[in-house]
Amino acid sequence: MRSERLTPEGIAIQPVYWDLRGDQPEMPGIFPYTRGPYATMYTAKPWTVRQYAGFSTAEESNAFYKANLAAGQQGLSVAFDLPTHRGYDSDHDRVVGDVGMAGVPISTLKDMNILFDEIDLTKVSVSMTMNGAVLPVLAFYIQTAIEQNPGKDPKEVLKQLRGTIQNDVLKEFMVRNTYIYPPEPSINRVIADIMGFTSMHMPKFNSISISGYHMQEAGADAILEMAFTIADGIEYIRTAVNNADLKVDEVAPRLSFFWAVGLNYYTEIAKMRAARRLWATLVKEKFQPENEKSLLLRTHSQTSGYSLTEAQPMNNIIRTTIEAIAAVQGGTQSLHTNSYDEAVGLPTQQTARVARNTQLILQEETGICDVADPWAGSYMMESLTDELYDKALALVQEVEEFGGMTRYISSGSAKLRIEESATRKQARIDSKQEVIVGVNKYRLSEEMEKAEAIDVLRIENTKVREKQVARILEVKASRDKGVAEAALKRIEFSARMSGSTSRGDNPDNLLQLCVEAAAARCTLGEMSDAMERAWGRHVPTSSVVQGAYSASFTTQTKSGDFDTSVAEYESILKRVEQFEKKEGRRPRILVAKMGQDGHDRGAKVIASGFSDLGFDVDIGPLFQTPEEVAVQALDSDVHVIGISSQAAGHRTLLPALKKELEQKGGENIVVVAGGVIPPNDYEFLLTETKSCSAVFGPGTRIPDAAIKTLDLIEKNLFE
Ligand code: MLC
Ligand code: 5AD
Repeated sequence: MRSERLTPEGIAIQPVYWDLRGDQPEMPGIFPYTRGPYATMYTAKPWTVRQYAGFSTAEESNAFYKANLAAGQQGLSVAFDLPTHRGYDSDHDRVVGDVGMAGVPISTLKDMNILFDEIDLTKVSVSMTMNGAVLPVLAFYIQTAIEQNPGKDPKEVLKQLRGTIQNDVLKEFMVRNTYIYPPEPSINRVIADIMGFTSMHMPKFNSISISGYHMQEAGADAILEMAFTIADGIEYIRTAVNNADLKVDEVAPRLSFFWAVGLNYYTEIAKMRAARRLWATLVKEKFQPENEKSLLLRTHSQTSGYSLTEAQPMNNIIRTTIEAIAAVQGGTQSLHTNSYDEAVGLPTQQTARVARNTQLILQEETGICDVADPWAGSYMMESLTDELYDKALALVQEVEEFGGMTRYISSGSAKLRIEESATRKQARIDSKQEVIVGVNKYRLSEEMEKAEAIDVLRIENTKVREKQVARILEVKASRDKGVAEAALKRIEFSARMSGSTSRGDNPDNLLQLCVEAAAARCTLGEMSDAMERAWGRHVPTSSVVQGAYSASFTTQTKSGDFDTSVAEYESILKRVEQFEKKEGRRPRILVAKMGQDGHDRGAKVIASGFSDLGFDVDIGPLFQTPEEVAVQALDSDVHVIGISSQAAGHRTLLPALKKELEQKGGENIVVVAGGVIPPNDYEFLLTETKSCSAVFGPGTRIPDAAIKTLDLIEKNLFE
């Protein structure tokens, strides 16, 4: 640790400052940890530069990781593709458009061996964002580490593994949607058995990354994000203590957190300070741990993808830098900074480099690491911290009174509150109460039609899939079939057992059994199916928020835009009425998502907005195939299908939808698409394949999309 640092002016910067008049000032590393989990913070060790990445194949992702580590990245963070998240091998017929698109596909142990080739897992800390198929993925990782160290005692290898598995299924049911099984076994078996195994065998490994990130990305404000995340954490400790025969001090020291950091600069810093205080206070009060480490809220942060725009992409570098400073001044332990091409695709070498260097510049050029919690003592910051603490505490108490987060989520209240918050935010943006530079203000006229095109990482989905299918066949052909089948039977048998198998020395512990299955070369899909046979697959329900869009859209703005926004809103309602007179019914839209892409904020906000603007709105279930969407559209006799695509499957799935509609007699149904679709793909979709009639990029205002959609329907019906 540096004791102090001299500025060029000869002024000594102390590692920590406090109010000399107070008799018990809050200090970093001391309860309630508002000022940070460690006394010395970045003066001893700066946060970990940990960039989230994964795409195409294990070979390509491995090369990307190695290049990034060589260029200054300090820890790894694996992004898996959506089929892997949902427990499907790459050769499954429901996942044709998704393999390798939003992350790396891992179906076999061989894939995982390749992913970490020449990366020593006992040295580099690895985070894996996995929640659905978490048991097979963690098992592949453990078995890979064991096989990287032939001749060493596996127990000793496991002791050295440092890293984090996201393993936070509660927020999946709320916002992220990559669950597989229903809540009860997902929590009391999958999560509980992982906590039990890692606490006994992997003492340096963080068993859950309790994530608010996805809540903010789905539209939650800071209080909702903080309160629901802390309440999730309480629920996990309760599961360990009440249902899994584990002690608070066996699990809590290795629970870690994950925040989104957006552009509300002061609020984000205060959120991170208040959250540490809230966690420490509540864990102490509810579980009385003896180990002080049980009270520490250690966190990863990621800058907000949602805050970044397709328009004027270089502005995103500025936004990300501001968010990164907030994360660091809030005291994060680890950070991912987004790339400026966020709104159009996955990072390229070039954009990933800028994102990584943003952190390296902060660490090495600015002196920002010289002081712990520099905001302490600011009247504004302390007051904001207290206020966020009080409001989040009240919400946590409401959830606890309801019976805890599992129940609160099952009631639908959590999702609904986040969706309302998201819809209100969209209305504030559409009515310009919230400014986005280059999007709803200061937009150049030449950018009105089409956003500036930038190079986008293109993934050859079909080639990746073929390669994966061949490898799966190869692995299955070369293994001992009897051993593999027996391993799968043991998993299914354990899954059907009642009672806890969570302790790490229980032979029926599900992670232990999955490690054995991984060693026997069982695939991820096979292990997932074995558990699905016992527990079934979770089927989500969807609803549309009513009234939140219109209410916020028509609220008077600071700049006096009230009249224009109300007038615009009313003129659309009028047009819809005229349409109804002519057609005998309102315009009817099916808002649908295809493939394994569960990012549904966009779809939900569009559905709410269109509904408030007078459309009849059907909302399709998640994870549909193109055929299922076509059938639903025909059954409901809709005028238009609105496809929301956030996970790069559009080039495969939209042409497939067109084919299905033609085959089933639905060629008169208009198709429009929105979401993360790079401008370079517009021509492919609109002219080359004619698979949709309009593309609404990120940043499109809902009223504009509604008018264009009405134009298209009317043209189709009346011309
Ligand atoms: C650090 N250490 C100190 C110290 N600073 N010790 C004393 N004084 C100080 N000032 C010690 C720590 O105690 C620890 O040791 C070691 O140094 C490492 O530091 P760390 O602070 O724990 O950092 P790190 O290892 O990077 O761990 C950070 C973490 C972890 C705890 C937040 O959970 C993590 O890396 N999370 C990353 C999650 C992630 O990347 N998620 C991506 C999600 S993307 P020891 O021995 O105590 O461990 C996503 C998108 C999507 O979800 O939806 O797909
Ligand atoms: N590679 C890099 N970043 C990714 N993200 C999602 N998938 C990947 C990937 N495969 C980032 C984006 C997104 C957030 C959820 O995580 O920034 O908004």
